[in-house]
Amino acid sequence: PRSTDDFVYTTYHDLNTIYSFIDMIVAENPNMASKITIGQSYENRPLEVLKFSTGAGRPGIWIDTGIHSREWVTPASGIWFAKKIVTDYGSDPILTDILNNYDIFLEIATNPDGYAYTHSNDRMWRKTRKPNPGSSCVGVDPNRNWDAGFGGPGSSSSPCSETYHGPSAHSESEVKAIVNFVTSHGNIKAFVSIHSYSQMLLYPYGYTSTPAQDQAELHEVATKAISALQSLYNTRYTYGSIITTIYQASGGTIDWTYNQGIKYSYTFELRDTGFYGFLLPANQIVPTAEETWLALMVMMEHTRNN
Ligand code: ING
Ligand code: ZN
Repeated sequence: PRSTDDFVYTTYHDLNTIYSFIDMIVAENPNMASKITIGQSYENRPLEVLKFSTGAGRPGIWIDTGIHSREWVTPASGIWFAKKIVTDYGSDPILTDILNNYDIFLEIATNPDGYAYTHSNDRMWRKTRKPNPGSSCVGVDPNRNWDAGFGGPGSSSSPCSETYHGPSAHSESEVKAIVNFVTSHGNIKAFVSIHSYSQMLLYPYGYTSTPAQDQAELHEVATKAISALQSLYNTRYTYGSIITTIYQASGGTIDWTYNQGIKYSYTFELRDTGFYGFLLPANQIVPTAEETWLALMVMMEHTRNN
């Protein structure tokens, strides 16, 4: 494709096509979209973040997709979100208001090495691609590598496990890049990390059964967000804290961001509930992105009003 208007949103794309999509978004929208490289992956690929901004000095909203590389519907949805943002700014009054007050940061290919590997070698690869010294097994679970209950229950110390937490918190450059970005930005107000599958909207905590201090508000926003999501295609989501809704998991992304003071920290588990699982047919990409966008709008609007 030569432009984001002829880009095909209804199929899955390889990593290089995602990188070129990001460049097209920036080239076509120089007044609101820019690209920030927040680091390099283990295999030296750029960790690229799209920044949507209409003014200086604004607080930020973060969205990431693809941190688990086999969850292909998530970066595919991230691509659709980017196009939706540049299309709706100036015409949709709510998104326009959000973007007149907040910057949106979108990392579409959050685990690029893993994503490339799902195209070249193993469609079901989840982790990073960093070798583990003393083991023939490769990779760390980037959703167990954060400094929030690091190494605790619901993570594994075995390098061969799909939930291997890694040698130390933030050992993975893909994680450390986000940690550095969030801490140096200093004013991220909402952080949404997108996974699949299970049709869930989750908030902290995953490492402890102690309720988050803002649990009541997080639950109320989730109720509104899921109702908006369901309104489009009647897709049913469950929601609640990570530990009570899916399972105990330590070292997860949004437990760290919440403990950093980012109140609106959420994780989605997109379609489906397991019939296709990670191999969600491509004809479900756009409906998944559309319904998820309605929930994201509720969350961003709430952030903007609070
Ligand atoms: N599920 C998540 C996982 O990493 C999760 C569930 C979400 C755990 C948020 C911790 C925090 O196990 C998938 N599908 O990856
Ligand atoms: Zn995941």
